[in-house]
Amino acid sequence: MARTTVVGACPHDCPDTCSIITTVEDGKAIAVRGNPDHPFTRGRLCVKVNNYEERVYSDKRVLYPMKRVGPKGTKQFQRISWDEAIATIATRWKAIIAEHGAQAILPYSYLGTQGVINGLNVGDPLFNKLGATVLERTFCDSGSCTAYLLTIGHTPGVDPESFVHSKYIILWACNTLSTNSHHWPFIEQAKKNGAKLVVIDPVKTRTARLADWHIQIRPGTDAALALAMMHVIIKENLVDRDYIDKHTVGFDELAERAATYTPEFASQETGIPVEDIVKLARDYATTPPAVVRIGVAVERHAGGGQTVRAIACLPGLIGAWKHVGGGLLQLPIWAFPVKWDVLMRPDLQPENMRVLNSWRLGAALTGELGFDPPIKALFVYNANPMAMVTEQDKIEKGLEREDLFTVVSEHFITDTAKYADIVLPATTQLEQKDIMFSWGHLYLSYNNQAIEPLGEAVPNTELFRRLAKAMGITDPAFFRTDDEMIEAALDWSSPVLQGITLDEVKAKGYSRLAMPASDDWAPHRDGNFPTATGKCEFKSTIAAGGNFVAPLFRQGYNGDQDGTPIDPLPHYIAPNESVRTAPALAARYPLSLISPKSHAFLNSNYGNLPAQTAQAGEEQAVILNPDDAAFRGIEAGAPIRVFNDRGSFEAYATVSSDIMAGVVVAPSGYWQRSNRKGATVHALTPPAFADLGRAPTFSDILVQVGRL
Ligand SMILES: Nc1nc2c(c(=O)[nH]1)N[C@H]1C(S)=C(S)[C@@H](COP(=O)(O)OP(=O)(O)OC[C@H]3O[C@@H](n4cnc5c(=O)[nH]c(N)nc54)[C@H](O)[C@@H]3O)O[C@H]1N2
Ligand SMILES: Nc1nc2c(c(=O)[nH]1)N[C@H]1C(S)=C(S)[C@@H](COP(=O)(O)OP(=O)(O)OC[C@H]3O[C@@H](n4cnc5c(=O)[nH]c(N)nc54)[C@H](O)[C@@H]3O)O[C@H]1N2
Ligand SMILES: [Mo]
Repeated sequence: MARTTVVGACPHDCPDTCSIITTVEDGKAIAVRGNPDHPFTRGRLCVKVNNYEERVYSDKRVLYPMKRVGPKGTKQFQRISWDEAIATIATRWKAIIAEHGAQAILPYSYLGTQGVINGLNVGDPLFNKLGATVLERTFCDSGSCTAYLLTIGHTPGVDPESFVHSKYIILWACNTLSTNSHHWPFIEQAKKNGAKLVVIDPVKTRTARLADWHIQIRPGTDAALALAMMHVIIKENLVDRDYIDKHTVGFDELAERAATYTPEFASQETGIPVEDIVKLARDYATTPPAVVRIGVAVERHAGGGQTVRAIACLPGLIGAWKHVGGGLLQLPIWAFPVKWDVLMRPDLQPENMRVLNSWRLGAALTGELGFDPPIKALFVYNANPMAMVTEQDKIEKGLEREDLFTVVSEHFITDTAKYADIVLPATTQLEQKDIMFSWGHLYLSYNNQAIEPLGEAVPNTELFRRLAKAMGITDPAFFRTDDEMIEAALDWSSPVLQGITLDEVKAKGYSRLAMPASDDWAPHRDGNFPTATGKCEFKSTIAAGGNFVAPLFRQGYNGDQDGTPIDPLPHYIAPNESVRTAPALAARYPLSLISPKSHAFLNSNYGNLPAQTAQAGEEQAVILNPDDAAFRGIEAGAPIRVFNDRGSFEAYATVSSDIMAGVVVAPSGYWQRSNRKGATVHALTPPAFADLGRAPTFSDILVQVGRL
């Protein structure tokens, strides 16, 4: 028996990008385990991935191209050859282009795999070359990143490994143990060294349970808290005057602004007692090194961007950056010298392309946006919009359109794929090679291919080579091998790759970027922020240019700065939908609904697989505070309906005092099959953009819950 081990990297859209070792016996992967040598991920895999071989060999896998042979959405498919699949797509696309123009084609994608060559941008060159409608993908951290760049620039921020040196750690809207769990050992070590851990979250999550102090906050009100912290810090002169003078701009204006946000005001907004706000501000300012780790969830509200602006100002105010383990951690992705333009090829885009934000998919498909030409073809890969995007009812209606030609490349017949005219089989991470950045640590990873593709599955790179050829493209850039693409995707001359070769990364599976060691690195001890002024900008210079979307999220088209003025100082924008801001709405829909990540799913991945659904619960649960449940006569396990004017879904009630009164939680990622009536939480979410970066507002909603 031939047994080998292959080092790779987890493909998922998660900060941790774990190093994995696959044991292969006679060409079959028999085990997928964590790589104990990796300094950050340290050999442990999460509940989602520690049986990845079961995903790979699942009998539900799509292994061959298929065409639809029944009504849309009924999952009746028949196997066809790749030749037939590609020819069908090319013929339909060419006819659509001839009749309506290429903008009638809409690509839809995100980070099904995070690999540099198979991930976010793999289809962009083709669709840009065709002149298809451009998809703007501002799902995840676009608002937060925009705010972060406005304040401190594209810095990796605090090395997550430096947290062992922190003495005061705030996990702000971040459920580390579920969503970034390999960071936890560093936090635990800091705690052993005497650090205090504070978690700010409406929910007593498994992370909050292990905190020294869990501060429960009303969803969407975090900016009021951050500004009131500034108020106290400035008023009580807990600022670091020297750091402010040398390395920040706009302090006087910020102080004037913060003066208007009293702890009393913040208390009314957030539900946090005044004395707790004051104590948090004092402790944070006087327990160096103090560090904040911001979760993505903080952005999913009307004022999410300005919330991150406010939080990002805090470390500058108290000079937290002077210390190893002090400052702010958001996405260290900025450290990776990925050549995004080489991957997405914005230069191929015709002038003035139509841009559609992913949040408006439903409205685009139903015709509500009045598109001319209308969308006649949809190509989905690396994404599952039926499960993960707002206006689910409209998406469904759109996907049911007889005249819409839908192609989906997938591992499984997801809630989206079931509406496809053509389904294409995609390889999993074990069946493909890729190079990986991380948004949770500073290691570049390489995923070696462990096994041959199953059935006729192909990597996304190969899929797009086949499509390009069928569409008559001859430019050799479209036909590079995976190895050539990997080589070209990074700037190997970058200082952070000095001394690192591709061969070494391949052999070992990972390499730490050439950054200073986490034990004595304070990236902004001496300022040097990558902003226009080189300083931490309390008052933002680029805000003057109008609202923009951070690079990575905008898709290379002209017009990233839309001219809507942004207040250059951080401020509080109350939720669109809350008891305080929308009392008439709240009279009918008094509960705030949030849909954070599920521990056992990765977005909607694994929502169909036995091990993970067993852990998460087979059926969608909605968690209510005991008072809210009792008031409605709802006991644990009762079937319930969650609804507002936009729609409804049905679930089972879980009753727990972990949830703040007035808040209900629907863990995200469940498929329609796990919901009692097919619809999921996105039947209720709004399509409105948040204040910055065209981020979503899907946790900014009021609902009512009733017993069925
Ligand atoms: N297990 C698991 N891990 C994942 C994912 C997954 O689906 N499952 N998804 C990955 C992806 S794509 C992402 S973007 C990251 C996201 O990582 P996180 O940002 O940690 O994810 P969330 O679970 O959405 O939100 C974190 C916490 O914020 C809280 N929260 C919600 N609204 C507010 C608010 O207004 N204020 C405050 N202070 N807290 C709030 C929620 O209750 C939740 O506990 O996780 C990644 N990792
Ligand atoms: N209610 C609610 N909605 C949310 C969120 C939330 O917390 N709550 N989170 C938002 C966030 S942060 C994010 S990042 C988005 C995620 O939104 P999506 O990226 O659309 O969600 P995923 O469920 O990760 O879907 C990825 C799909 O890609 C497929 N896939 C995996 N690998 C490959 C591959 O190599 N090739 C191909 N062709 N397909 C592959 C997977 O099987 C999966 O079905 O959702 C957003 N929507
Ligand atoms: Mo995300």
